[in-house]
Amino acid sequence: MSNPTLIEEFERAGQGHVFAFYNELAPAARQALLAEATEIDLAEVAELTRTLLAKGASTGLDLVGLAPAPYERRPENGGDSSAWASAKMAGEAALRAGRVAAFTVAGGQGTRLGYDGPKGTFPVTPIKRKTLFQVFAEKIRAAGVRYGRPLHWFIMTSHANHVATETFFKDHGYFGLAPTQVHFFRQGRMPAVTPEGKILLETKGSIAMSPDGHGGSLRALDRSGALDLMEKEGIDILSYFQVDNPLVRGIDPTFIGWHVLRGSEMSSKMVAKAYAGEKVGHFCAQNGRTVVIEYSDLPKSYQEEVDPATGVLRYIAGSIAIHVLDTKFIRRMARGSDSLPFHRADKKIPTIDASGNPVKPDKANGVKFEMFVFDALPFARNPVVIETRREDDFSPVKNAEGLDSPKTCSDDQLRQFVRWFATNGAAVPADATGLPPFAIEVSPLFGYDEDSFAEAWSKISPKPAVSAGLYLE
Ligand code: UD2
Repeated sequence: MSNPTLIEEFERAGQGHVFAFYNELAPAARQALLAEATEIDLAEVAELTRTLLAKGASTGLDLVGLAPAPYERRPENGGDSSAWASAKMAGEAALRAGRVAAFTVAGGQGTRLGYDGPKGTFPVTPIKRKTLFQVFAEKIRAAGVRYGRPLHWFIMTSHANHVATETFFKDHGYFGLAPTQVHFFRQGRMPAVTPEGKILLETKGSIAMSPDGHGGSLRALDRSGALDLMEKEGIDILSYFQVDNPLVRGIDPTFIGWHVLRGSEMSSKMVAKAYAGEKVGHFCAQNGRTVVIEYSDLPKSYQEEVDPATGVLRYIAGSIAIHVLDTKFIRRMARGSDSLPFHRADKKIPTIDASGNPVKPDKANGVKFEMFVFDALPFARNPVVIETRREDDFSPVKNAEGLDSPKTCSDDQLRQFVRWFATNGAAVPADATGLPPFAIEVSPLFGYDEDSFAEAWSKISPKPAVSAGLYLE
């Protein structure tokens, strides 16, 4: 599209102000602004203005017919142990057949942690201070060895952290993975708008653009060619997890097997919420579909509702953002008539006034649009939700201190190592919460889950004393 045409399109859409300072800009700055403008789908912005911003627009939340979603209980909680065993076998077969790839969404800004850099480069392990990316890389490498098929790993970055992320991997030799197995791609962006739907400028020559949410990963997997590569490689199962959770079993044969045996297009793990207001999504059922309702959207009365028969929270199934997706389903969501809805978030957005002077708002002055990956669930055929133990899969680093912080995450890793040792006959002193009085560390290359640890531990002789500073690799 030539420049005048693009500018005219913006004018026709009532967004001509985006180019208000165009004539003042140097040629390179003009090009940069035009390049940003081409990222914007004006029809989409108009539609969102109509549906999400207009007075009286629905909040998008409909609670009619809402019920807790069914889920597969773990055997120790009454689930069918033979079904779990069959699932594990099916998942292992899928891994040995090379049908599985790992996928990390790492485009978030990590503002709450107050860490300046891609979140995946944050150190998390108790002794070696391995970064989140290194932990995942080693788990993926070890799983590739275990199943005899090196796994591909897709990593979604943002515009802001793409180069830094790629450089980090290069500088660290891809943590022993083949560079050809690790694929980075940027997620899409959306413009921030005023409450009336006018696109906000950040400076005279740039638009206030922000990442389109982890739900943007479905479009980005398609657009980037990642899905084509998977098709070529015979990969039809994508194991999705977030960059902030080093405990995640990113390659979990049992989970993959449930997905395969159920013919599911999108599968999810749940944990029992630790308390009513825990900041996780809630797996719900509505009109025969599975939906996730975020903690910030589900009314408190629902979050706190207790089942009188059992005394347990009714909406107990918390979403910890771990999914397995069918690649054809991703393609359909990216291209077909079904697509993810956008959510609006009212934010303080630095911008400029009509004369081009910077404005630093002290209250929300604009709206950002984001998609959430779990909104794909209602479109998925045979979605299955399985229960997992929190201590095996979930201890995210979100805040600098307190809940979900580097400290709680490191402690949870220590507890996991202690459990693995104890199960295999090496008792380690620990307090009532399972935390040892000293630091130890197990490299994922030694053992990255119960089974791989047990096998590796059984093979070493003589066994080292499990004492302060032990590192197993
Ligand atoms: C998310 C879930 C919450 C629960 C929790 C578990 C949402 C809205 N809520 O909460 O239900 O499962 O995780 O930890 O998802 N990301 C991108 N691009 C973006 C935005 C986010 O890649 O544009 C990535 C980000 O890098 C991170 C993940 O998505 O890996 C989660 O992002 P978050 O920190 O915004 O999610 P949070 O903690 O609010």
